[in-house]
Amino acid sequence: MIFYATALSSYSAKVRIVLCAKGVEFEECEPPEGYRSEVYRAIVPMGTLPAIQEGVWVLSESEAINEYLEEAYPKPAMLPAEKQLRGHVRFVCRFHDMYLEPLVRTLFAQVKPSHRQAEVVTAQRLEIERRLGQLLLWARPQPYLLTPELSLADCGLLVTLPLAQEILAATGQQLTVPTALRNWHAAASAHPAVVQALAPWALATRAWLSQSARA
Ligand SMILES: N[C@@H](CCC(=O)N[C@@H](CS)C(=O)NCC(=O)O)C(=O)O
Repeated sequence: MIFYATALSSYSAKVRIVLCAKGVEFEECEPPEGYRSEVYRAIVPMGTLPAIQEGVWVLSESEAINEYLEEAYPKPAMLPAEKQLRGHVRFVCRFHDMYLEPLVRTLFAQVKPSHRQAEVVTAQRLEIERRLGQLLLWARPQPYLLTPELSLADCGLLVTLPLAQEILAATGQQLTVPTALRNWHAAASAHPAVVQALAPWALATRAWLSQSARA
């Protein structure tokens, strides 16, 4: 399996967690000539990261990929057997992709001190804190977000929560994280597959932040 990704890409990191947790053999490749390039679009029509390829078969969109991996590599299961809980895991995945991550992404423009507007950073931080509170209406860390074992629901937030914390810290603000989510993060980020999958992402993110914070 070819896994198109970059070290800095959050959604690639989200899928890399599942690949590592399931022990899938994959070859990680940067998109040829960069994402959005014509060459990459000839392989992955959306031009986005991540994507996977097996022979001529290609799949993009992180959530579709994670669901495919769950079916193709059922062990260890990352969706619970119980239907209603499975529904909530899928809800949390969509909550992350549709409401939380896009909000954190708006902070990218605030990293460079020359482009920063403190009031915008504060407003975004408060909105992220509101969304984290909303997430806790569904999440019941035990110790993973909704389940006793690592599930698909953990993967996006394992990237987006530290990303929000680090970007805000670079702008001089601190994200208030509810205790239950702090405890969840301490436990989930120590999972061996998570450590392995997030190592390249953490390095690239820190390098990007320290370079941008100087610009
Ligand atoms: N909904 C997509 C979002 C992926 C995404 O935004 N990826 C970024 C890199 S982290 C990207 O490819 N951006 C290029 C673009 O949007 O054209 C998914 O879940 O895979």
